Amino acid sequence: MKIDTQLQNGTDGGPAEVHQTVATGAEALTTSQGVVISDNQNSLTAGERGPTLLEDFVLRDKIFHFDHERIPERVVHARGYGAHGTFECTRDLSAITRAAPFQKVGRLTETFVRFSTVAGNKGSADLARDVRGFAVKFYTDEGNWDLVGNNIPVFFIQDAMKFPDLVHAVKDEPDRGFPQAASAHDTFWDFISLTPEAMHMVMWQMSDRTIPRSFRTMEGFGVHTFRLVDAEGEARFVKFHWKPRQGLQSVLWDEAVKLNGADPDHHRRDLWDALTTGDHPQWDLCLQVFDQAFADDFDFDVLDPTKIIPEELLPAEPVGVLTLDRAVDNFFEFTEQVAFCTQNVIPGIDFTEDPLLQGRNFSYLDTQLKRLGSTNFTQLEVNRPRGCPVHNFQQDGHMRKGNRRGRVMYEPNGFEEGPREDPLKGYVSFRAPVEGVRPRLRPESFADHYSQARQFYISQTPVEQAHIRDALVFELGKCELARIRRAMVGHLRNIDEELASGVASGLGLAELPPPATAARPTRQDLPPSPALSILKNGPDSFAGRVMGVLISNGHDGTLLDRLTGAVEEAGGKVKLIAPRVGGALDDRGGLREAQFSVAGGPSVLFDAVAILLGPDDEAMVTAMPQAQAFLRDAFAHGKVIGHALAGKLFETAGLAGKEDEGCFDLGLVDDGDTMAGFLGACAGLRHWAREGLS
Ligand code: HDE
Repeated sequence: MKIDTQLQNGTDGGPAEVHQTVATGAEALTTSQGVVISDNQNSLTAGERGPTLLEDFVLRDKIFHFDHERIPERVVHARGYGAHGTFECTRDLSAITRAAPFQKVGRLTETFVRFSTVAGNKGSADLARDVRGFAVKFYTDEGNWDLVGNNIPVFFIQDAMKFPDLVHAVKDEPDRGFPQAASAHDTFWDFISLTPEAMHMVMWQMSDRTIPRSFRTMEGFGVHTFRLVDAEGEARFVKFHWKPRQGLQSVLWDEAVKLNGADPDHHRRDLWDALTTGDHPQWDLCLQVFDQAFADDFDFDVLDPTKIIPEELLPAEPVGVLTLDRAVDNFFEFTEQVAFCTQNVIPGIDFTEDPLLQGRNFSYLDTQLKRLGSTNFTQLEVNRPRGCPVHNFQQDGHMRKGNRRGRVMYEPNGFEEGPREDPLKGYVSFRAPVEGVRPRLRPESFADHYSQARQFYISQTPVEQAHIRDALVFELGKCELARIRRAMVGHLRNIDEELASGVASGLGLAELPPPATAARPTRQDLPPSPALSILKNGPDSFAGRVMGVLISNGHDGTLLDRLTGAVEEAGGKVKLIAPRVGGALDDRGGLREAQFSVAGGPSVLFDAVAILLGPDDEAMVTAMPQAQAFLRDAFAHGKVIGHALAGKLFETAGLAGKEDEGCFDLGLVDDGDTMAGFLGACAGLRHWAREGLS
């Protein structure tokens, strides 16, 4: 073959070369039509320095595809992260539901899970104060079942009709195009202040639930009441809960703010790290199952998505375990193209008349068509049913593959070709009685908007209550319009007077506004529910968490080894931070490679910290503003702190003499007790006494 003489000019690199071709012996690069490309660096031109030729199909093919890479992001929940997993049935539910995943103890069902924030764009930061999506696709052998939930068990509104307004209010304001991924602005709180039904959700939203430590440490909820239907067609009501075996954990607001700068991908990186190092997160699927009699007796309407059923009243029983065990190997193909639809149910699972759920069942299919551009999105790998065959007479449309072969594409047909319906195996909707006229009317039974908001608030520990107050002060403080701040305090007065006055004083309101008009008075008799507190449901070990250890030249290498051993024994990981990312020498001259430099590894990235300094460059380290901030932030964020030879840094950080019971001098004794005490303290979340509350 005659080779273009220019091709011979350059072979491997060098920006000045005419052709930067690199021959590696790899498979041949081709166009999307399969034609092998001889030069992937230079377009075809008329003459050496002349214009590019229209006939350059190689360039056109490449750039055409690139120009069309983006698909519309999700209108809500745009930022998310997905993973593959397996659901294992641990309780035979065949007596109460036909649903395939629950027919036998030990049965495994493939799943795909996507976690998300709600308000921000696809490129927004992970630690926004926001509700998190928790959507699970079960690839069952009776079809795909999507449980499209959140990490909060209630929602802002009771009727789908209000959803576009809610979302328009929370998203960036349309004239100015900001704020991004934040509810702390006028339009959100204006809408909320005019929507009393949102108050229960607002309590959750202002709690630390909306700044989770990790996707791995959040609960998930189906939110709506659904139905379980047995083989005889009998139905019971059900609420779905995911409970993390990692324990509930959140960060502090100041950490969230700093994390968004230090590592905007903190949550996705955390999940990726866990999955790729074999630390597979798990959740128990727990069900609250109840019948019509329970529903009739319950204080609130079970169709109202702004209400929970307290677990103390009706326990959530574990029936299976979800294990996330595989990271996606292509973000776009899986996480971006996964299409959840609430209406994807399987025999044995059915809807209720919850008006929010009914509206969702309409919305999700619409949104998938808009985003993925074709009705054939169900054929994509991440969306296609895997546990069972798909047989029907649907055909054609954009990007269709695998059309049925043969002459007949309809049913019934006399050719005896193709699939037929099956009344026995097929999905039968529960025969729920329907009666009455068709009003546009909210049921009277949905009218109590404050009682469960109060119940949530009084179920929190004092630390958590203080965080709710501070979050409200922060968020409302960002509202420019004083009328909105006052209106919200009026609602808070219907929830808890102390909370209302705390927020009012934080906002500098001269006087308390009158309580908001309430359709129903707030019930004072609902008991606290410990299940609603994060701190009462935290982890019992350091497993799955990260200790950041700041080291400098000459640090005690033996101590570092002991510390690393103890953390790893507890199931945690150690990451080293040194003045320079290259690492630091220990007292035996051995190089300890660091994962972070002090500037790139602030203490907000870690669950607990240790500071092991050496005499060699003590003066340099203790003078570094980033090292001081490392310690000062860890202290301010209530983190448990281990230290050795770090006294000088405590001084320069302004913390001399402030060492408390959350600080452990690891250099003192070698008897193992201090190390055990340190790890024991780390197992809890924070040294809350530093906030002056417990
Ligand atoms: Fe969604 N929601 N939603 N939602 N939602 C979407 O569907 C919608 C609601 C939830 O990781 C959209 O594929 C309406 C409640 C999650 O891909 C859209 C209403 C709950 C996800 C949509 C609600 C959710 C979505 C946007 C009120 C908790 C992300 C992109 C009637 C139980 C799923 C998409 C993923 C996504 C509509 C309310 C959870 C537009 C109309 C309540 C976790 O279809």
